[in-house]
Amino acid sequence: MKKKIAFITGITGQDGSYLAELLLDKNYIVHGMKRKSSSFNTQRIDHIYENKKYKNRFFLHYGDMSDSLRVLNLINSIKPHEIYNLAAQSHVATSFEIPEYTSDVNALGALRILEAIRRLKLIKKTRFYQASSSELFGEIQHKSQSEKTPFYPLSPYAVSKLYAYWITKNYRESFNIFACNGILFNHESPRRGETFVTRKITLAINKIALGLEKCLYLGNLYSLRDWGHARDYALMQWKILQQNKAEDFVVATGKQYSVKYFVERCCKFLGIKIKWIGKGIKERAVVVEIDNTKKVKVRKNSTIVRVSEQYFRPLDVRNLIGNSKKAQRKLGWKPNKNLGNLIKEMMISDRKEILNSIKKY
Ligand code: NAP
Ligand code: F7E
Repeated sequence: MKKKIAFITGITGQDGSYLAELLLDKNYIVHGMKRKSSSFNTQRIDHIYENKKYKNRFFLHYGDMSDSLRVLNLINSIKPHEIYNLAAQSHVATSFEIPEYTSDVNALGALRILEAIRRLKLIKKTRFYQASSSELFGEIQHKSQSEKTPFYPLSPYAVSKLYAYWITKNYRESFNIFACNGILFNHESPRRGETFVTRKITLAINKIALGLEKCLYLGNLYSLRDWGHARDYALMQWKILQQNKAEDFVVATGKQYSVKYFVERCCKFLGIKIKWIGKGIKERAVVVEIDNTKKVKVRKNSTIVRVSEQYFRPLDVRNLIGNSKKAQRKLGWKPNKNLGNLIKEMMISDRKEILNSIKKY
């Protein structure tokens, strides 16, 4: 049987790396778009690139989502069966600082691909996945959010993703393109970008425990998120494109926790018990008990987490929890609700990474 060909934009990102592994495992030929950068940006996929097993099935191409001609030419030369549009300026807080760029890449980026599929007459051949986001729900309208919940985006990022969501649906309905939205809730992993809150916490708490840093500064401690594992969500991205009918799906765990709780669990993993004192901008976490068997370099009564206004957003999505019943029914989605395992994996991986980088210098 002829191998399937996939094209992944955003292949150097967290999700792109897991999806590339999954598709290669399924015997696909995988093409990915990477940005030209003056520093290395392929750390998450170097292990794939260097694996001789994939030499004739894994290809990287320079490109940028803001460059229509390049997007069109790449799709023309690759003629993929499946396109996964994962490329995005994906940082919500940053989108308030660079709203125009965020919109160009995230909103028009999706349009550029859909237009390429249409202009190149690939409608019957090429299926399209759009990385939509729970950020679309924003100021939530339903207690838990499903495919039927109305959207109320609260950031330039979310607004740009709303355009991409609708243009995907519009091209499906207007031109019969097999185009689907995966409305994915937050998903994390050891490969998560270091400025997203979970990874920022797992890195900082490890550094504090090793005596390399004194304090972690965070913004809104009370945000509630539905956090899953990125590897599980990559499988759902693929499954969404394997259905008989193009549809949109919410993917979530159905459990939510606060940023504050995430911090507590990371500390607990290293045998550090904290107590929160103060209110608002003065709120901080103080060490009250240490498990001496874990040999952490923190002192009792020291403050290891503080709040900084710098990390507050002009508007923040405070409360998200997904209802993924449709994905459970149609995609066989089994939400892994165990936040503890995710934290354990991230904490162990970050400790290793920190110790390795110390050894290097
Ligand atoms: P990520 O780690 O930030 O990866 C984003 C990818 O997009 C990177 O490969 C990045 O390249 C690339 N990119 C950024 N701007 C680009 C441009 N102008 N042209 C070409 N490529 C560009 O994000 P992720 O967590 O893997 O998320 C994947 C997608 O799912 C994103 O669209 C995100 O918005 C969406 N999403 C994520 C979540 C989540 O919780 N992770 C939830 C819902 C939706 P560099 O490596 O060079 O920066
Ligand atoms: O923030 C709060 C912050 O940046 C989570 C992206 O993948 O998921 C992600 O967007 C919450 C927010 O993720 C800090 O205010 C507190 O309420 O980890 P985050 P996000 O904004 O939910 C969605 C689904 C996407 O689609 C996006 O692409 O944590 N928070 N203190 C903080 N957040 C950060 N980053 N840094 C802090 O210091």
